[in-house]
Amino acid sequence: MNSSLPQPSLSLEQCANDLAEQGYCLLGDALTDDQLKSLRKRLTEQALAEKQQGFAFQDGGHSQNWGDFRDSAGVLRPQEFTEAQGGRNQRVWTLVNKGAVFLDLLSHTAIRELVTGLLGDHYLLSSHTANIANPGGVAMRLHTDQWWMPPPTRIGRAGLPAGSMSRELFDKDTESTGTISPPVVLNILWMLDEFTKSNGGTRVVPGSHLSGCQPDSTAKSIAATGPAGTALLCDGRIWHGTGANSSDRPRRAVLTTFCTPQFRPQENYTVGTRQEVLDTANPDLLELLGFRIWHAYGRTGHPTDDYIARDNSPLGELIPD
Ligand SMILES: O=C(O)CCC(=O)C(=O)O
Repeated sequence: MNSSLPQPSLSLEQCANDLAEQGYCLLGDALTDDQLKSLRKRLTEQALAEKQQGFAFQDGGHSQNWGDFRDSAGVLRPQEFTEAQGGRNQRVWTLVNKGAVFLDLLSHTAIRELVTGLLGDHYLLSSHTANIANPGGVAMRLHTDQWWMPPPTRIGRAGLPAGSMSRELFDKDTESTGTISPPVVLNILWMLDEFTKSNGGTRVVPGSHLSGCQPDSTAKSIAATGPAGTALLCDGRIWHGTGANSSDRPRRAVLTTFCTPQFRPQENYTVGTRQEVLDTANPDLLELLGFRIWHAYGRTGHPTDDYIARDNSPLGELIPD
C-alpha cells in the first residue's frame, strides 16, 4: 500500500490536504452507529419498495457503463439499464424526499466544512441519491463529475461552444491543454457498508484531478477503501467510477453531490422536492435546494429578493388604472 495515499482520518486538516493533493479524501467515523443503522434500514426498505412497485432504476451491467448512445435511427439517447438487460446496481434517486435520515446528512458539520473549503461560501445540492452496487455488477467507466465544465482555452483558439457539450464529446477530450479548471463539484460517498477492493469500492485515479483532461481508458485506478461509516469525498475533477462487485453482498452508499451556484444541479429540487419537506426546511436547506437567489440568478421576480417560494404568484400582464 502506498502510505502517502489517503487513509480514513478524523482530522479535517488531513482530509483537506488529501483532497487538494490527491483529489479525494476519507473522513473516518463520519456516521454514528445509529445513523448507519437507520440509513441502511431506510435505504433497503425504499429500494425494495421501488423494485416491487416498478420504480427501480438499475445500471451497472455493461463495460461501457455510462454515456449516451445512438439508437438505430441515429438519435442520441441516454444509456439506461434494466435488470433484464443486465443492470445489477440499483440507484435510488432524490433522497431529500425519502426520509429525514437522508436530510440529516446535509447538515453534517465536518462535511460542510470540507465542502465550503473546496467550493466556497455558496453552493447547491446537485443530487442526493444512493448506489447499491450489487454482486455481479461490473466496473463503471471512469469519468469526472464535472465533465461539462468548459475547459480553459487560449486567445484565438476556438473551443467547443459551451452549450454543445455532451458526455460523448467530452470523453474524447483526453489531452491536457496545460491549463486547468477549478473544482466546481464535490461528491460525497457515505459508505453504508465497508468499501473493499472486491465489493465495488469506488475506483479512483489519485492525482487525476490535476490532469486538466478527461479520463483516458488506460489510466490505472485503485479502490478507495474504508470501514462502514466512512465518507469518501471526491473533487469533481477526479477520474473515478464504481468498482466491480465480485463479493456476495451488496455495497450500499449514499452519494451526495454539491455544485457551485453557477451550474445546473442534476436533480431539480425547486420542482422535485415534496411540499412536506419544504414546509419544515430551514434557510440553509432552502439555499441548498436552489430556493435562494444568487446574485439575481434563479429569481422569479424582483432580483433583490432573497428567496423564491413555490406559492409566489408570478406577476403577469398588467393594465394601468
Ligand atoms: O458508487 C460509486 O462507487 C460511484 C458512483 C459514481 O461514480 C457515479 O454515480 O457517478
